[in-house]
Amino acid sequence: MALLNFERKYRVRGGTLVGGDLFDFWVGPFYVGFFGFTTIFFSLLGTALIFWGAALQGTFNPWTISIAPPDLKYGLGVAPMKEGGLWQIITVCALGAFISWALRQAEIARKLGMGYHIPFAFSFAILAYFTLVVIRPVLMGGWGHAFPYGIFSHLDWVSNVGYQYLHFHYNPAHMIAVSFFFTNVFALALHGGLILSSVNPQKGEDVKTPDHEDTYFRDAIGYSIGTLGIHRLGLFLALSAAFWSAVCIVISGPYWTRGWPEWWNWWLDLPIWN
Ligand code: UQ2
Repeated sequence: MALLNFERKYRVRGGTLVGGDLFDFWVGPFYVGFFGFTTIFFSLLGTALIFWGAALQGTFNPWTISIAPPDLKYGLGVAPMKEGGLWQIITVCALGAFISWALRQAEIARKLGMGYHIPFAFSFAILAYFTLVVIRPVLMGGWGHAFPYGIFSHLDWVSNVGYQYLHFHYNPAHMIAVSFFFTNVFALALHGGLILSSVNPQKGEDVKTPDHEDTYFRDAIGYSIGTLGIHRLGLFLALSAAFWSAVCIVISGPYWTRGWPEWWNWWLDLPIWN
């Protein structure tokens, strides 16, 4: 089905989660919807507040702009605007925009009668951010435990929090997350390489089939995961990477407050050694 034909068939009313057909329209190629509207609202407001924070800070150098969370003395309370209140409102805007975007993905999926895999996957990215700026700060009793919104300043935060636990690579959940990131890169390299090698042939050569793809891996390692399977594996690896990243930071502080290398003493402390 040609693209224009396809769009004539599927660009129809319905599938919205809220608002009936109030926002059920397109602007050029973009579906709007209630959540397109709220995404734009939160994004513009949040961006304007970041510019205001930059003006208060006295710099518009993109590398050094930084909007800091409130001091720990404010605990989990509302801070004055210029002492972290701005960070709090920007965080609400960010979450509003991200969640709106996920719901807009869901509405588009509904319109097309597709699965919710994309909004489900995106929700893991939202969860990772939510863990950093809400769950962990709440568990530790202060918004000041969240990270600042700035290019260099957030890197400094990651470095400082990492060293606070001596050596973050000894965090077992961090190990699992990193392993998933690397395995994900490996799987995508295999998949990208395999697809390009079979469907982007030299001039005069034929495009190869999924049978060629299966056979390649059966010849090489005796096993092919299949054309659907590789995408299931890829989604699983990517979601697992995001999930374990969230776990590795949420256990740092709320569960373990000392250096991560010391956590492994559980092994030496096993009663079996005497
Ligand atoms: C595959 C297959 C694909 C693929 C890839 C494989 C035809 C187009 C990449 C090979 C992948 C395997 C064997 C799994 C590797 C496991 C891990 C944990 C990285 O068989 O089917 O479809 O793209």
